[in-house]
Order: sequence, then C-alpha cells, then structure tokens
Amino acid sequence: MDSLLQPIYQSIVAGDAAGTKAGVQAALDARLNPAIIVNEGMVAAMREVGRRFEAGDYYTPEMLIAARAMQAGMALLKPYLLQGEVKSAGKVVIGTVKGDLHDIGKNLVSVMLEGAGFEIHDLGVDVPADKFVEAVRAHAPDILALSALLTTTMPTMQATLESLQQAGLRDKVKVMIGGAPVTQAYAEQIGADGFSPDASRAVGVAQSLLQG
Ligand code: B1M
Repeated sequence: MDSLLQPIYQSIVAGDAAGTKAGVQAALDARLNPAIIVNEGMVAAMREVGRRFEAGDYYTPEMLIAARAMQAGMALLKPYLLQGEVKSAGKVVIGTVKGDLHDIGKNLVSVMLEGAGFEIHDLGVDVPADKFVEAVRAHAPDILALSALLTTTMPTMQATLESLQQAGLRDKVKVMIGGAPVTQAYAEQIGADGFSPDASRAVGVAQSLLQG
C-alpha cells in the first residue's frame, strides 16, 4: 500500500476522524488520485473493520466510529470526485432500503453518479417502499437506485419493486440495485433492471440503462 494511504487506512480502522482527515489532506496535497484514496485506502479499511466485526474483535460501536471517520474523510474528498462535469446525464432517486442504516456505500454511489453528471435526490437510509414510490411520482427520475447491506433487508428491494408496480410506475423508471450482499442473480430474480457491485461501475450501469 502507498505510504500516504497507510495513515488513512489505520485512522479509519481505529475510528480516528481527525487522523483520517489529516491523512486524506496529506494525500490530496501530494496529488494522489482521489479514486485511489477512496478505493485502496478507505474502502479497504472498512473491509478490515468488517473482518474484525465478524471475528468478534470489534463490536457495533467500533464499526460506527470507523464509519464516522470514513465519512469525515469523504467530506474532504467529495469536491475532488465531483470535478469536471456539467451537463445533466439524467435524474436519480437513491436510498438505502427500509430497516437498513448503512449509508457509506450508497453515499459513494451518489458521489460517483453526481460526478458523472447525474442529478441526485438522496432519500437517506431506512427508506420504506411507499417513500420511494412517492419520490418517483414527485421527481420522475430516470433511475431509482436502491442500496442494501444486510441480507435481512434485501427482500425490501423486491417489496419496493412490487409497490412501484402497484402504483403503475414500474415502467416509468429503471431500477438499479447494489450493496455488499446483492448479486446480479438476485437483481434478475426480483426483476431489477441493473446491478452494480461497486460505486465506480454504478456509473457505467446507470449510463447503459438510459441508452436501452
Ligand atoms: Co454493519 N454490517 N451492521 N454497520 N457494517 C455489515 C454490512 C456486515 C457485513 C458486517 C459483518 O458481519 N462482516 C454485517 C451484515 C451481515 C449480513 O447481513 N450479511 C453487518 C451487521 C450484521 C450490522 C448490524 C446488524 C450489527 C448489529 O447491530 N448487530 C447493524 C445493523 C443496523 C441496520 O442497518 N439496521 C449494523 C450497523 C452498522 C453501523 C451503523 C455501526 C455501521 C454503518 C454506518 C453507516 O453506514 N453510516 C456499520 C458498518 C460500518 C458496517 C461495515 C463494517 C462497513 C460497511 C461499509 O460502509 N463499507 C460492514 C462490513 C463490510 O461491508 N465489510 C457491515 C464500505 C462501503 C464503501 O462499502 O457499503 O459495501 P459498501 O458499498 C459498496 C458496494 O456494496 C456498492 O458500492 C459501494 C462502494 O463501492 N454499493 C452499491 C452499495 N450500495 C450500492 C447501490 C448500487 C450500486 C452499488 O446501486 C443502487
């Protein structure tokens, strides 16, 4: 790992927000590519936090402060990830499904889509199906993007698709899903239009959904 990424990685794993910000600033000052800072430093650190949680070395509070440290670093990086794009590529309503409070991945997907010119309406976390339906009606987005990080909340994606169908809106919007436990096979099973395993590929998936 790049020596500039080490302090960022270690600060996130330790839940040290100030250290994370200092590390990100130092990496930016050294002109390290922001996407490398995110993917090889920060996302890798969150993976390690998850590994420690699974091993029983970390508990929910440690996950939470690690997440806060990651978000503090992301706030510094966001303007760099957004540079350069101007015209609107399409409209996206995004949210984490009901029962699920994980938002780091969803926020990263939002930033990448925004950076590619998409207009984003972010409904936040723990979003019930009827709120997604309401937002589709109100904003008429090209894409509805659903995130889930828990195996127990994945079925809410299907429930959201069913609610869209019942509201007569299913054919008005493309639905794209993602999140750590979500797969292409699951997307096909529930009738979603697109799936992306990560934030950078989410941009290509969103663009291709609008082409066909
Ligand atoms: Co939670 N948690 N958590 N957690 N947490 C996981 C997800 C877990 C895998 C940890 C583990 O056991 N290894 C596990 C889920 C197991 C499962 O269901 N299979 C878990 C659990 C069990 C829980 C609780 C139940 C723990 C408890 O309280 N007993 C609880 C549930 C709370 C709830 O949601 N109701 C819980 C709570 C939390 C915190 C609140 C403490 C915190 C979240 C804080 C926050 O998000 N603001 C947290 C965290 C931080 C994690 C881990 C450690 C890290 C998640 C993360 O931010 N990753 C996570 C372990 C892990 O993932 N390795 C874990 C970094 C992020 C950039 O990646 O979110 O995967 P990710 O997003 C990626 C892709 O998935 C994709 O792109 C992103 C960027 O590349 N992606 C999309 C995501 N959404 C997308 C949408 C798209 C396309 C791509 O299109 C629409």
